[in-house]
Amino acid sequence: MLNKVLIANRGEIALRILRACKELGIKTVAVHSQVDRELMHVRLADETVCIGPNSATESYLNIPALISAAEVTDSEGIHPGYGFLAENADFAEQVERSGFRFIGPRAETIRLMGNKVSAINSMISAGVPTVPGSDGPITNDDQETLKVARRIGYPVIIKAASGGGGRGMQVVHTEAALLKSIQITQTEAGSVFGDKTVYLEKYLEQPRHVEVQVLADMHGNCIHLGDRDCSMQRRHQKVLEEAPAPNIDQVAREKTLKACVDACKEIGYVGAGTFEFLYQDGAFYFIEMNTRVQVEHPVSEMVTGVDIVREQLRIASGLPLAYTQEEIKVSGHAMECRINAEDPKTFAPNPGKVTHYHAPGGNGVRVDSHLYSGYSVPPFYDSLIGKLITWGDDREIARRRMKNALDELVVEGIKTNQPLHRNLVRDGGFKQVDFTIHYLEKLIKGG
Ligand code: MV4
Repeated sequence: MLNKVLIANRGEIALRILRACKELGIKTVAVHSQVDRELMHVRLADETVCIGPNSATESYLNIPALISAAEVTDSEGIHPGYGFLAENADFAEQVERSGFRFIGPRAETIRLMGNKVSAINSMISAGVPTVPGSDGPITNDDQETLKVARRIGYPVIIKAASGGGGRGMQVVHTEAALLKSIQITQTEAGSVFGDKTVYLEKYLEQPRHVEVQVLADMHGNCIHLGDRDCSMQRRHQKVLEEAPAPNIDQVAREKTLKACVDACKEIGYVGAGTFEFLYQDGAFYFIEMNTRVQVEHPVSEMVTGVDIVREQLRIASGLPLAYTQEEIKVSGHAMECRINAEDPKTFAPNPGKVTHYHAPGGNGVRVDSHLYSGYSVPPFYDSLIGKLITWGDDREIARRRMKNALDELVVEGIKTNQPLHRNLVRDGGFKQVDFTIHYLEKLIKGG
């Protein structure tokens, strides 16, 4: 097992990683920006290093500062968490070249999946179902492009190969608008991502967002931990997630879960990963793969009993997965509400001092949060201040426990999205699983 791990992140996920390390007897190094010296995990870590001023660019994204911190503390591994440098192939490469273990997939895999065109092509080779599309970059042969779009059928969506997470996309409804829209998306992609490459897909109008959690070790073993529904989102920010994804065609599900595991084996995937799909009319369509631990990983942990961060640490240590696929049973149902420091009406970030904090509890309730009474939420980073996670024998029990947990939660001094969650868990469409990726935005507008 790794002897000492540097946690290259902050907030709730840094605390989550610290807890997993402590359970395994791994020594911990917390790195932090100046303002973040008050973070919960910084207080609990064996060693701490201030890596720079408050701006993320100068601290959590500062590769030389992170490598230096690993050197001075004699760390063995570096856990990137999510966001920041978690899916930066150059960072993974530099970590390994400096003699440390990057806790995540090989740099080559991060690069392969970071380019959506190469990600889709490797999924096609591995037999994972994808969205009908160009299956490659758009060329400057306009007649060929028009032909490809006609074959796909309108509406089509133009996506940037280096995009993802909702940036650099455009929906096109008519042939007349296609070439101009491609030009605009290419120019935008060039300036935002430094890569003008775009591709086409059939635009699915009413899908759900369903994703598959996988774990793969260095010895060719790979398992899946079932699926999650992450359809409840606003502006590409997930708000509530659940596992398993409710009301999924069982035949399509089992085929897709198996295809994900086969694909991991085919590409030599190592670490925790997530296959993102759109799910519509009983069918799965791969769109992207995430090569990191995700914010919503706890819902999969709650229904399988597998500690995903522990498995990441085991895998990076060269150990085999602690489970075979036959040992994984999805049991009951779990939900997660992301609690953000934001204005519940305008969604503007609302940092500040938490004057009073009371966490909910009880059977089947888990709170992943770095909050404490007196903590000041800084304005420099993501507004996620915690996650309420509930488990129940079935979806309805998990939902009622979430309703109660949201009623028990007290965060005073700052505004949070707690009211949004309290409405959502009482909503008829949510209760009946009558929703798509567009549901929450309509609900907020009052539709
Ligand atoms: C799509 C789509 C419909 N059809 N692709 C948005 C984020 C990026 N990861 C992929 N996205 C989408 N791709 C096709 N072919 C609709 C979306 C989309 C979406 C996807 C998942 C979760 C929320 C979303 C919100 C708007 C659009």
